[in-house]
Amino acid sequence: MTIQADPYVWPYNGDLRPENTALMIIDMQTDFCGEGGYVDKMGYDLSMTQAPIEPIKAVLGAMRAKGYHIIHTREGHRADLADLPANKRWRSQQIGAGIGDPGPCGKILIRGEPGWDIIPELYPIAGEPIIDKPGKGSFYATDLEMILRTRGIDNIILTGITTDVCVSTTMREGNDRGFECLVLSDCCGATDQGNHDAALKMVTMQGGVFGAVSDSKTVLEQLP
Ligand code: C5J
Repeated sequence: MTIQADPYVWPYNGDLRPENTALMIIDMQTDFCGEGGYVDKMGYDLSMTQAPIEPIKAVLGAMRAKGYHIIHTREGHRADLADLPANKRWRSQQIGAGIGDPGPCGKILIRGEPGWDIIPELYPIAGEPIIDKPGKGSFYATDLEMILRTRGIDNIILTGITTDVCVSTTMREGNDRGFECLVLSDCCGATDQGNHDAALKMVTMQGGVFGAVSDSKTVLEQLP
């Protein structure tokens, strides 16, 4: 069982089953795609980070119905900022969206604040792990790898925002750990179209240096 993808039919070994495959939905939080959140405060075009909501919803519905593992992530920090590196805080302040500062959706990127949570359209249901991460990658300083190994997951289908930052970092981290990764082009969004396109193109180099690229339509048609 496989899915058409670029640059190879995915997964490489043809072993695609609900038991060994997870859909990862990365950082679909108000802070990244909602009015008044972190990305909005930085002045970027929200339509680009909102674009993947409907395609993800469709893939999520299909994969839930077929019994695939679903894993969500949220980027955020402790209220006391103990896990916020000083340089990350400083950079966010330079662009007018200081992490930990008050905003229309509560304190920016702080755990428990309204802007930090996953948007209602894609909210997790019981049994779907949520990985709370302080960084861009979903493996760094989290128990994601332990959860994947404990569940016997080999294949990861990546979606979410942003393509060039948290999705790309997670794909690279997963690939280095031996997970077989597929990213869905229309189920991701960036704050810049060129960065979105480049992040996806990079995956396809060297025979699939980080895995492969497909899209929601193909997955919905071909998912076993
Ligand atoms: C960013 C993310 N872009 N979720 N975070 O800072 O990609």
